[in-house]
Amino acid sequence: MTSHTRDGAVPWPPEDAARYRAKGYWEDKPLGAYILEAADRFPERTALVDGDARISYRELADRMDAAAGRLLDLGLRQDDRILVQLPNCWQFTVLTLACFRAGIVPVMALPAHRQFELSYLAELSESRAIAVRDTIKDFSHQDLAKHIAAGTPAMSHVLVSGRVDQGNVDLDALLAPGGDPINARKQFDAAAPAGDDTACFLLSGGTTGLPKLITRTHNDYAYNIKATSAVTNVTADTVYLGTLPVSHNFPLACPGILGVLFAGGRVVMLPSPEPGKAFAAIEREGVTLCTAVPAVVQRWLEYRQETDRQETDRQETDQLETLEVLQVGGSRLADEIARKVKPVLGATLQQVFGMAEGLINMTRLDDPEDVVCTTQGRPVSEADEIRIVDESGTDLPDGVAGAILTRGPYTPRGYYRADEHNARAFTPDGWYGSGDIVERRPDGNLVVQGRDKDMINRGGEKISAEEIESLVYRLDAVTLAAAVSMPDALLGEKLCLFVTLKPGTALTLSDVQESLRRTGVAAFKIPEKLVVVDEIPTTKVGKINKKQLREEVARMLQASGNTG
Ligand code: OOB
Repeated sequence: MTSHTRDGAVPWPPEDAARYRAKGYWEDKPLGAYILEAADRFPERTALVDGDARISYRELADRMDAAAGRLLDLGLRQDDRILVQLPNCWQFTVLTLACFRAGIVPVMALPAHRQFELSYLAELSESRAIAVRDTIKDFSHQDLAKHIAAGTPAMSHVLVSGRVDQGNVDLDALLAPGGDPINARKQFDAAAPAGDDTACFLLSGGTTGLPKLITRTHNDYAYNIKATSAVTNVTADTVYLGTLPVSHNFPLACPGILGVLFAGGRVVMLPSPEPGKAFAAIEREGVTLCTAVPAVVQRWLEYRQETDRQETDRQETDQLETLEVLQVGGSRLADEIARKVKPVLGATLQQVFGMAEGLINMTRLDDPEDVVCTTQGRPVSEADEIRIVDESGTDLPDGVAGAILTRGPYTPRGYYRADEHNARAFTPDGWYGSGDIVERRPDGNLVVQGRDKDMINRGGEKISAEEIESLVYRLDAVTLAAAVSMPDALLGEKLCLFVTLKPGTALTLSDVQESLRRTGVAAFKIPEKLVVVDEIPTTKVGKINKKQLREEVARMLQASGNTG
């Protein structure tokens, strides 16, 4: 097998790669092969459920190979990229698998992204196609996709699921079964991507500026999936509910839809985690495993307690009876919320502290309650290396919080085409610094204490402060802008913007919101509070003092009786 990956991805050093292979972490097996193995073992079992659509493993394998063939018929080749912006639906999963099979690289955009993010991602990844749903909640993704394609020289195809405009490709038809499955399988087995090839591009949460692309190889991502599946005890009997946006690493591969499909289990796709719909889906399908961010857990707890109160007669059946494990991560889960999960929802809590850049920590299913409710777990692999360091890079003892650094078989050594940023985010010997402030307990479990990256974590959705500030500077009146987090009871954090203005000018929150909306940024990044000040405080070295601003807005909220 030869490598097809273009320049721009940063490989692991050969000696590390050799060790990962020798240890069996890297199997040099493309991701599509794991799905075919599951399909060979369980052809009749249901792999994928989306509303009324039910797809068996045999059909999934047929669709995957038929679609891979049709992608090549469009003129796409190995290592070509497709910008994928689909909601949680069966089409997302089949298209992703078809890409893996053909060696085409999906770029995992979020449903909330708009022109600003999509055009940037299309250009950076040199995407040759874009895949979208026609409309979602009255917004025409098809129109946006056409616009992106018109502005991206490399892009020649717009793939649309739903009502397809003339000139675009019918994605649902492209993903249909058909052709000659045995021949298709032979063709793609023979031309399979190499283990070192890029399987997909994930997006970084808010580091600096616009999101970075993270190249995940077939080898490293397969290991990510296998290691997390082992810790979460995924088997052919697992029924997984995907409610968070599945293009995100957590529900995609930790173990997520891919882990459950590798094991021959069943994946249920649901576009929203709204408790009424999610609970009904759990009951209907007998869901055993689900993934949530803390804000969703809070809604589920409230809903459950509310419905319990309303019930005069005890319910005959418990809607959540089959739910064994609820994984929670993406932002810090408060200990007191964690303690309610088992008693109220009946499921075992698994805390997950992970990142699209690699490292995944999880509490174990048999951990004592103290570990499950007060820590974010420990690495899923014995090969994950972790250091906790102070500002000078000196290692700290257990029990002292510091910056976390990590290396390992599924933590890539650099972002795609981002040399300058890589020099800051990685040490010369390949340790990735996520910007999280973490304490390691003597038992090895990690507790996330905070972060020293300039990011707002809005209920698990990451917003780079710098990205927003640079957009706000487009407003004439603004002389200085600082985006900081403010506390919010449900989402954990929301975005607050501090600005100073040119003399004689004025600015309202709706001015800022309107301007950002016009720029076409994702709605979750739009500031929810504006504070106009005469002066923005700076630190001794002249940097904006964000800590002081965060304290200031927290005080303001408290004084106004709004504790967030
Ligand atoms: C997950 O991935 P990303 O790439 O969206 O964000 C990573 C960042 C981490 O660096 C950390 O700042 C924060 O999200 N984070 C947490 C956390 N889990 C993630 N902060 C506190 N407590 C947690 N449990 O968010 C992600 C990827 C895979 C699995 C789980 C989460």
